[in-house]
Amino acid sequence: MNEKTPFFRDTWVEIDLDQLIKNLKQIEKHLPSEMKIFAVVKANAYGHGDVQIGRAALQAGAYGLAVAFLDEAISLRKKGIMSPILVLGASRPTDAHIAAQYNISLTVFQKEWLEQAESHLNKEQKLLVHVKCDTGMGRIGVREISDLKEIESFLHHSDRFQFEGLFTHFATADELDQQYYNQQLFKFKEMVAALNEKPPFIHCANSATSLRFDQSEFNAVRYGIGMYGLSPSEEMKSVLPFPLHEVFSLHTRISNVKKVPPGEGVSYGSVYKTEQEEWIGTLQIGYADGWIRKLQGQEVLVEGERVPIVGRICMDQCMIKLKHEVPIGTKATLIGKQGTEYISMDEIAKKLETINYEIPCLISTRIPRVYIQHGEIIEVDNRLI
Ligand code: PMH
Repeated sequence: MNEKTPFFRDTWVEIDLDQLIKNLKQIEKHLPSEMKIFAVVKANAYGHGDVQIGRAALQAGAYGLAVAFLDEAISLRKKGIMSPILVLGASRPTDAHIAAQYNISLTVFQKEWLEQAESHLNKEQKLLVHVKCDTGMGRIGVREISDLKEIESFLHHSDRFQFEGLFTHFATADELDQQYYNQQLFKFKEMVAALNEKPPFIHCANSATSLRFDQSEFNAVRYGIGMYGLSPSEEMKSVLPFPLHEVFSLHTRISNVKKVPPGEGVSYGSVYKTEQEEWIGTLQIGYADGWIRKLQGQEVLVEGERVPIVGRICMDQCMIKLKHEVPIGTKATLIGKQGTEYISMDEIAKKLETINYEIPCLISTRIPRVYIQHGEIIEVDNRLI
């Protein structure tokens, strides 16, 4: 980083928009040509930064954005995103007029919700809605065809709503066993067939589904994890139709380097004791940044080599065992590449016994996001100052 970067602790996330655009271009090519892509940017774009990812995805050809709740959608509007935005989760019927005011599409699945929302919409407003079908995810959505028909009829007879889409979400599309996926797909097709008139958008695919299964019966996908260059699951890696490119990397700089004699403690609890004379480096990242205590023992890259975190991870700092003395300010990469060595998001997920989705979400906005395009810094998002 240089003097242009508006943050004062040498710890940063790099978001490589060139990789994001590459990932999107690949899926566009892979899908049928008229397919619309909703880039899923909920949860601050899985920790990558919703407005920056949203803008780049739209530039790369995405049709619209999808978020989890209304606040996330309004936040994007306030930052100047004018594209279609779909809220995937539940909203309050009493907030229908706010969604309409911002031209945001909501997910609906209860007739009672529509009845209540109707009274909160004024005469000039028309709320865009996508009806969610629960075909086996068991989260939100209408389960019975009879209920779907009632919703369709209500939408048909009301001037306050525009029936924009019908969708479902798969629970197991990232598993090689396709049985449950096929059951859900069958149920969704039955629900689509039961409609008198099809809305403009019929969609069911997340990344796993978009990457694996033919989407020509549908006309939109909701693409999240693949856009960030991560595989939807470990087992899906063997069936990916093209390589994915990781967008997110995490770096810091060494603030202190010391030669420690044998038998000395390092960090809280002194649970790590030097075995011999060791070079110990201090990193400017800790559990308050999302680099949680369970990552004790995880390796980081220094001068292109793997070195371990030793001792307990503190709130804002942690220590590593260096191979030899290095200068203060030497870069340490916690996620990403240095030379030929690579610490992937999946490696961190494995260490934390979780999925890759969780890792960038976990890295706090306390760490600034630095956006790179065409190899240059185009923006720095520091939420602190
Ligand atoms: N559509 C819906 C309704 C979702 O909830 C998600 C992700 C996506 C699309 C995008 O999925 P992808 O990132 O696999 O492409 N939702 C979640 C979730 O609730 N927990 O993990 C991922």
